[in-house]
Formats: sequence, structure tokens, C-alpha cells
Amino acid sequence: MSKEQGDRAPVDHPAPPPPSGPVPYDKPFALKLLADMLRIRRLEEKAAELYGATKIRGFLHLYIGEEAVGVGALHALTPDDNVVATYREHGHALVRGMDMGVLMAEMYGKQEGCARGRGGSMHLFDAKTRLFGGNAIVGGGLPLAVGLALAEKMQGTRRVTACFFGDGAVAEGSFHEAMNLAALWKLPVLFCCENNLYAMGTAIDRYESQTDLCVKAASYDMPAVAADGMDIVAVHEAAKQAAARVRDGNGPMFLEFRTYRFRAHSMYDAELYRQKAEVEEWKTRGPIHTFTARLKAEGKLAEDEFLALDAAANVEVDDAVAFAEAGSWEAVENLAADLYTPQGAAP
Ligand SMILES: Cc1ncc(C[n+]2csc(CCOP(=O)(O)OP(=O)(O)O)c2C)c(N)n1
Ligand SMILES: [Mg+2]
Repeated sequence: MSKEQGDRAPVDHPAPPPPSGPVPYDKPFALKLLADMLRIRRLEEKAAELYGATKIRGFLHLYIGEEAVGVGALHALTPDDNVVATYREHGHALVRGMDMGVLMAEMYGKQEGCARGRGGSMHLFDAKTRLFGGNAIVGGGLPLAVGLALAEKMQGTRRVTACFFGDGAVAEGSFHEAMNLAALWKLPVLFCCENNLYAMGTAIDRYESQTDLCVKAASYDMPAVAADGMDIVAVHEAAKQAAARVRDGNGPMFLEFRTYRFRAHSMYDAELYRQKAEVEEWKTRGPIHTFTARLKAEGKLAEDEFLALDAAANVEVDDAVAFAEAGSWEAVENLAADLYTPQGAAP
């Protein structure tokens, strides 16, 4: 039992030590990282509220607690790179540059949304920012990412395709097929595993014989690095180095970000599969407040600057809700549009 746990019973999945050490970024970049984590946090807190009010329906998976992964990794890419994500992808869409109003309208099911309200929370897609989904199928994004990377390689571009997926995807056949082909053909894929230790209500040690996920990459002769996913500096540094390596034509790389979701798997989840004390322990490693504390300790952030960033995030959320509320529903007559090729048209 660690000193920090005192007399309490040890939890099943202890959190790592809180992130510490210097933040090796200038103030504007450090504040950009913090601002993006806050934007995701405030957006999702509002989304949870709107779900309760039945404004948002269907499935809703929150990224709260995991923000350092998406923000740190995506800021290691260029706007021209490709991104494939999962159904827990609100943050990825925001960081890629999707307008929060358009994102919120999609969650509302309004036609002003990025997929005209037909995809919802799990299917955010934006060709402009090269976000190739949101995918509801566990492991479904992996073959897509490999296909995108194959196209890039054939066309001789220097684009990296970053593929985000959960630990649960590692148990899927598509993961192994994607890893194998990407390694065999030396494709420019950055595999980013968001290991939050659970796949729905099942802990990783209950469904994986090998819980060190980097070992899986090694079996495909692919370099792999694990990083503390609660530490945005560790995430960003790992992703920056890996992206450069992939971009230089050295084939794919696997990154495992060890993280934790603070909320339920989706909006229907009694969370009977994990200890409250475990959740509380990980919350003390929250990526936003630990990063905030480090920046303050280094004199890179004053309390009023933090409050201003937070206020700006809340204004953006309020504007996004107003945009979604003012949006419109697609006409019922259009229900079958895009489902079938019109008769006589080329397939
Ligand atoms: C192929 C497939 N099987 C099962 C499901 C049901 N399902 C939805 S989320 C999920 C857990 C996935 O966990 P993980 O990949 O770790 O992602 P996390 O939710 O933890 O981010 C499962 C099994 C699904 N969507 N797709
Ligand atoms: Mg998981």
C-alpha cells in the first residue's frame, strides 16, 4: 500500500503518481493546451445536462478525465494529417477545429450538424478538418486508418494518419489485421490506444491475457511506447516524437496512453464494476487541475488568466447550445435520402 493511500484498502487499478516536472512549453502553447482541455470538459458537462433534459438523445459517451490524451496527441499533428477516432470523440472533433455549434447541432440531431444530424454524438465527421469519424464499432476505425494511410503512401504524401481507439479494441480481430498490414507495408499510421482500463463494465485484466498492450505491437515488429495519459506533457512529447518518426517513412508506431474515464461508460451505466475509491483516486490525477497547478507553480498562469480561459469555454458552450436550439429538423420527406442510389444512377 502506498503512503498516499494511508489506511485505505488498495484499489484494483491504482493511479500513477500525479504528473510533475517542468512544462517545457512557452506560455501561449501551454495555455492553448489548457484551453482545449477546458473546452472539452465544459462542452461535455453541458452535454450530460442536455442529455438529462432529453435535448440530446441516443448514445452519449463522455471523455471527461481523458482530455490530456486527445489534446496532447492531436497538437502533435499538422492540420493536414488524418484522424480517425471512436464514439468517444467530441474532444477530437473540437481540437481538429470543428465548430462547437456544429458539433452540438449534430448531437441534437439538427440538420445544421456536421452530418446533418444523422450521425449524432458517435459519428462526428468533418472532411474539411480531415476527421474521418467517429465510429460506433469497437475497432471499426482501425482498418479505415490503414486504408487512409495506404492511400497516402501510394500518393507519396507526408501525411500521418492518427488512429484513436480504446483498450477494448485490442481484443478485436480488426486490431490485429490492421496492425499486421500497417507494419508489413510500412504505412504511416500512428496507433493511439486510449487505455482507460475498462471496456464498458469489464476491466482489462478480466478480458486480456496480456495487459501490457505495447507487447501486442512488438509481436507485429512495430515500435511501441507507453505514456502517462493523465499527463499532457508526457502525451504530447510521446506523440510528437512518434509522429515525426512515422512522417519520415519509418512505418507505423503504437502509443499506449494510460488514462481513466471519470464518468460512466455511457449515460446508462450503474458503474457496479469498479470501486468508488478507485475513481476518486484517479480524479486526484485529473489532467486539467494537475496541469493548471504546474503552470501556476512555474509562473506561466495566474488565477485570473485561468478564470478567463474557463469563462471563454463556457461562453463558447452557451453559444453552441443557442446555435443548436435555433437549428432545424430535416424534413421527414427526406428520410430515405442518401440511403439508396436513385434508380438509373450509376452505383
Ligand atoms: C464490434 C463491437 N462490439 C461490441 C460493441 C459494444 N461496445 C460498445 S463500447 C464497448 C467497449 C469498448 O471499450 P474500449 O474500446 O476500451 O473504449 P472505451 O469505451 O473505454 O473508450 C463495447 C463492447 C460495439 N460497439 N462494437
Ligand atoms: Mg476502454
